Formats: sequence, structure tokens, C-alpha cells
Amino acid sequence: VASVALLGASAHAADKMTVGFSQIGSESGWRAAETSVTKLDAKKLGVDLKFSDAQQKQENQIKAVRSFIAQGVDAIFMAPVVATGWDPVLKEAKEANIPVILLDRTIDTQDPSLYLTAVGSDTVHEGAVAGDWLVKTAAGKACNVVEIEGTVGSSPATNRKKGFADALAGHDNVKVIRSQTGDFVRAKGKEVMESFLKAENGGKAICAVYAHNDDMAVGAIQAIKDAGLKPGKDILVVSIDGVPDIFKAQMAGESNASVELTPDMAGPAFAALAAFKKDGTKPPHFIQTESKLLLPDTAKAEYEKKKDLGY
Ligand code: GYE
Repeated sequence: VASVALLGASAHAADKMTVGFSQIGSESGWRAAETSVTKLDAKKLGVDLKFSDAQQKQENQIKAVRSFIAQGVDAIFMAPVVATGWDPVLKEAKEANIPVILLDRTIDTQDPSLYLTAVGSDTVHEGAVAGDWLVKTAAGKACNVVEIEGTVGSSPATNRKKGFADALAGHDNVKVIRSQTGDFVRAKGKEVMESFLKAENGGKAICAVYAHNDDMAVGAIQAIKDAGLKPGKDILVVSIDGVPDIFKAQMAGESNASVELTPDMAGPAFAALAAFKKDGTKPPHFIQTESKLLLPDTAKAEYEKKKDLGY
């Protein structure tokens, strides 16, 4: 979390800094945690946070950003649901001199000046961490993988797919045999896994499932159990986020690996914003958070650390 003193120095004692936050929705446990942590950070820093939930729709996010501009906020935080189509509204923010900070997802644009910085993990790297783990675990044996992708057109779905594929390149024993989107949602992860199991004769030939987030992995675990197989043993489970529910699954032997993603994107964003408002200090254009591989041996400790964070 950005230090109170830092922000206090920039905000004139009397008037609070106002930040508009356009959030994607509440598709996953990780997203819920990001929302609560952002609100908490704002409260601690004395920032007036205007929160808007886009219910997964880009058009709602565009409307929210326009309304923040009309309200004359001091800055805008946005977690962009998909990667393309942001230039016009971000130009409007720029013309109004309102800095925009992207949280957790990135955008495709030719104009880097449209946002001050982006806080997030290297999502290609996350996919590679998951893929490297599986290549190592398969240890040269044949391994058919099914992949449950995130939201189509979102930066983490595109990048986590790419990073995983990169890690598998040159290891012909490990192969992705099916791939479909589950929209980062637990119920859809379950449905997609059910369809994979059906299409693959009940799943005996599936060695592993790679889900682009933990929620979809938790859904897949249920589908595997319903099909009479043991998740974590008959079918390996690897995913990304590090939410409390995946640590519970690890403790039960039903999840094998997850890649940690901090829900505190707002902390570094508020710190960068405070420095920028104070004396124009430009942050790096990308502020990268850590991506650690988390295995069952630390599941209990990780669960204890995270269980009260608003997931
Ligand atoms: O991994 C997933 C979520 O954008 C990086 O979005 C984020 C992803 C996160 O809903 O759970």
C-alpha cells in the first residue's frame, strides 16, 4: 500500500483526491479481492474512490470513464475487460488532463501516452511458469493437456495461452489437445471441463488441465470428481491467481500448482499517482508485480495469509 505520508504530501490538506475506478465485474474470487483491497487502500489513504462495476461489458466501462471525466476526477483507474477499442475514450481523458492507470489487464494501442502506467503481472510469464511446471512434472512422459481459457480478447487470456504454449514448445510429450474459454468464471470452468471429459471418453486420456484462473480450476476439479476421477492424481490441475479456494484444494490433494497474482494492484497505482501529482514524477510505463509458483507444501500458510483479504 502506498504510504499515507506520500499521498498526504500531494493532496492539499483540505481537498481529498478523487479517483474513479472502472472495475470489470465480479467474475472471479481474485477480482472480488482486488475490489476490496482497492477500496481498503483508498480508505487508508483518504482517497475518495468512485467505484463502477461494468458487469463484464466494455461499453459500460467506456460510459463509466466518460462519467468520471464529466465529474472532473483527479485520476482514473481502469481494469480493461478486453484489450482493444480504448483509444477514443482514453483520448478524451487525456484531453481533460486526467491521468489513467490500468490495473491488472493491458490494452493494445499505438499511443503509449494514453495512460500513465499499467500495474500488473507479466501474464505471458505466468503462463510460462505454469507450462514449465507441467513439463517438469511430466518428466518426459506423454501428457495430454486440456486448457480452459479466460475471457476472449482479454490480455490475460491471450498471454497466458501464449506463455504456456511457449513453455511446451520443444517438449512434444506434453500436448494441448483441447482448448475452450470458460470466461474466468467457476461455473463455466466446470461446464467446459465436463464437455472435455465427455469428448475424451470420460477423461482417461487426459493427463492435466491448465486453467487460466483458479476459479475455473475449482470448477474443473468438481467436474473431474463428478466423472469419478481424482483431480490432482488422475488429472493434474494447474492454474493461476493463488486464491484461498485453490489452497484449500491443494490441501485436499486436488490441485497441484498455482501461480500467485497479488490482488493489490491499487497500492502501487496510488503510490505512482501520488508521486506524479506531487512533482510530475513519471512512473515506469509498466509496474510489474511478482508471479510465484505456489505448490501444495505451502498451501496451508498461503491460505492463512489470504483468507481474510476479501476473496
Ligand atoms: O487472473 C482472473 C480475473 O485480469 C489478471 O482476471 C486478471 C484476471 C485474473 O478474473 O481471475
